[in-house]
Amino acid sequence: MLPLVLYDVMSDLPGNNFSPNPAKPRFVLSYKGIPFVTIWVEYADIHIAMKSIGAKPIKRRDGSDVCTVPVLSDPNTGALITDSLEIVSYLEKTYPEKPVFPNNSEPLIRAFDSAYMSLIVPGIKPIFLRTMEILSPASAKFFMGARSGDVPLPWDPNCDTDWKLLEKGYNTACEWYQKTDGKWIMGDTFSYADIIVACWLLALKRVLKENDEWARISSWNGGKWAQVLVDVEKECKLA
Ligand SMILES: N[C@@H](CCC(=O)N[C@@H](CS)C(=O)NCC(=O)O)C(=O)O
Repeated sequence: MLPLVLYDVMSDLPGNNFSPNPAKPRFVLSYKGIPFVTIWVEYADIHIAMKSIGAKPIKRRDGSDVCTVPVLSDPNTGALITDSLEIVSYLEKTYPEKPVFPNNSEPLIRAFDSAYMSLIVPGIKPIFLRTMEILSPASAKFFMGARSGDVPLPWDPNCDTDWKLLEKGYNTACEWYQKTDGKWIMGDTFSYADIIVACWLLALKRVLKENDEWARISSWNGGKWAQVLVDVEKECKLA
């Protein structure tokens, strides 16, 4: 089997990875034991680089076309897929061993993806500001221009209102987990829903200041979020 190719975002951090959407297929590839290599792309170059390999664009809010990462190329089948959820859906169909959508749960997990995202978006400004700090100057400038269309400036990492909104979102996620008996969203059954939760936690851990900002999140809900991240990384053989 030839290794698959995953396109992800470059950063100044050791090991590069920080971006939640590319992290999702990376966790799935690792969980399923599928060999892959990563190509790291400067944020400012994502559109041109992905367009040049023939990746499908999506629409920005203003109606313009933009190519995003993650993109997955599978030399074994010739597939070239854009969008984390579509990539994972492709992987599940093409490489069904070790399912991440067990018991026909793909439709529900698709809905979960949006629901979880809607908990994070209200408090996302501190994360965006810190993300800019780990990109190259050209990519940071591009990131601010691209993202401020959806999330208006100013982005202040110390804004207590934003932090409270993020905490509120995680309190809701905690209530979801409290409805199950096991440690995963589907009780004792591990699924892509847990990977979705973990990949945002990974992004928070990677971009926020460890000693105060990530420590703050780690203190919420009795230390639940640091534990979920550790558990999912272990399950996906990434820790
Ligand atoms: N829904 C998409 C979102 C992809 C996305 O927004 N990717 C960002 C990086 S994490 C991107 O490529 N942005 C480029 C741009 O906005 O120009 C997914 O899950 O893959």
